[in-house]
Amino acid sequence: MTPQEILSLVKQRNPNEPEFLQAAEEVIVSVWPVLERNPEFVRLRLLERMLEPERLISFRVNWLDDQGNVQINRGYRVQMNSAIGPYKGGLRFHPTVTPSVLKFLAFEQVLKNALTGIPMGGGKGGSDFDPKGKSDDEVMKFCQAFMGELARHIGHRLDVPAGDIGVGGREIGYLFGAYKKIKNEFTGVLTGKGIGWGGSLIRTEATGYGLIYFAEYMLQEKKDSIKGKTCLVSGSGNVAQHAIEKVIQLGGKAVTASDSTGFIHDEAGFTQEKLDFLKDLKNKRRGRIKEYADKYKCEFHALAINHEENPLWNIPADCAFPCATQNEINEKDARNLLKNGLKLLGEGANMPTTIEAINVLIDNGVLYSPGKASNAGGVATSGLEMTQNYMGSNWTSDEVDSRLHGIMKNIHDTCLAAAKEYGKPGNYLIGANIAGFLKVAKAMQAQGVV
Ligand code: NDP
Ligand code: 2IT
Repeated sequence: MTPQEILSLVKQRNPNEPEFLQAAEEVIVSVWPVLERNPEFVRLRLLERMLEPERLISFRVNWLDDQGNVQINRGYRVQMNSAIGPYKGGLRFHPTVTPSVLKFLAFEQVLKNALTGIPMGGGKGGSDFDPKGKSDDEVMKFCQAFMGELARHIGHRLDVPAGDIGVGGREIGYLFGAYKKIKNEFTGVLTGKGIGWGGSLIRTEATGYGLIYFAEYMLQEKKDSIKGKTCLVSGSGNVAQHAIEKVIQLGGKAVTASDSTGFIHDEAGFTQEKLDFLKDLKNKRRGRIKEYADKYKCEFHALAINHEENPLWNIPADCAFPCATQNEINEKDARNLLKNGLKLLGEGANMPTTIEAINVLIDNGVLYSPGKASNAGGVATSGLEMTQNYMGSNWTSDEVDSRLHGIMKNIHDTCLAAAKEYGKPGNYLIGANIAGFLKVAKAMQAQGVV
């Protein structure tokens, strides 16, 4: 067997699933040296088994909009791998949600969760429902209809969903209320819950904060720090907001944010007051990013449809933190970043950088961290929320934040150690894929062919 043979098998079995094949290819190539050293892993077909969801649930979601019209959406849950713990991973509500997107996310989640050191398997779910422009009542009715089916497939020891794109505190509240009503029990079946009804302090902040902690550890390796660095951030949702917040707190300068309509470039940099405006705009008023540019008199660039390069990534900066969605940085963007002197790219989103773009960055010595390592603080803190729920107690924010620091440092060091062991020192991509894969593979090996 060669990596190409496995990849062509996976292609045959999953035609028309470009996102899933992209995530699969990256991992197949990275973990190949592990298979060469472990013929037993090859005989047991562990990598191929990991690329096959344990279960993929697809269901119809019907609900009534405010005008009384019947709406039809598709709901999914991909239960990818439960070798090291209950399925765990977010729910995405976005019109671009397909089985391919959810399978790529679920596959990455398996390896990411393994890296956290917390016993969690991997899953992902969601719907093609678009929360944009919907009233609160419509979002509630949709969440209730969605949970009406999902409730049969999840549970606090079985599968614990959380948020992702389009699913934040409001949606988790409605989903949790619906689950509790259907099952007549109060358990930690979802994470990202509100403080006061089972949620953990710092969960909301954890992905963005963890991303910047991870970047700081990468820079420390080079006797450097984020202080004084100009940072590009994309997105303006949960991950982007808290990445910007931590950059500000550590003395860096975040100069951009974006949404699906375009991006703002604020040369003076975000302050906490400006960020509070953005949070209110995006989380409460659910408005467009241009309002920020109007208020603070900075540049707004509307994003062209089918753009070949995104001008956001052509702004001179030391660090880049893509925090919106998959494939937002292509090879051209990577070359622009490089030309302008980029030192570090930390992925906050899942798979925001294409394989070609990653190769450009790594080959030219940019410090690059894959999302499955640098955005793992979110799911890790979900794991801490589960632990608090099982124990029936709540930790302080200092307690959770210090654990988050420890987890990000541990992931960082684990990636470096695995990369070194396999002859690719400093390569966080290969290190993350190998370390995550090894943990899951050993558990599957021990548990037999099931
Ligand atoms: P949110 O829904 O809070 O924010 C998403 C942001 O990205 C919004 O600004 C949105 O713009 C923009 N965006 C989404 N899709 C597109 C698109 N197709 N084109 C352009 N812009 C887009 O999501 P999160 O911040 O939670 O998630 C962002 C990324 O981080 C995702 O890749 C997610 O998988 C990943 N992630 C999230 C974690 C979490 O804990 N929430 C944990 C780990 C990773 P608009 O407002 O116009 O929709
Ligand atoms: O991609 C991710 O890691 C998330 N969306 C968070 C998942 C979780 O279960 O907290």
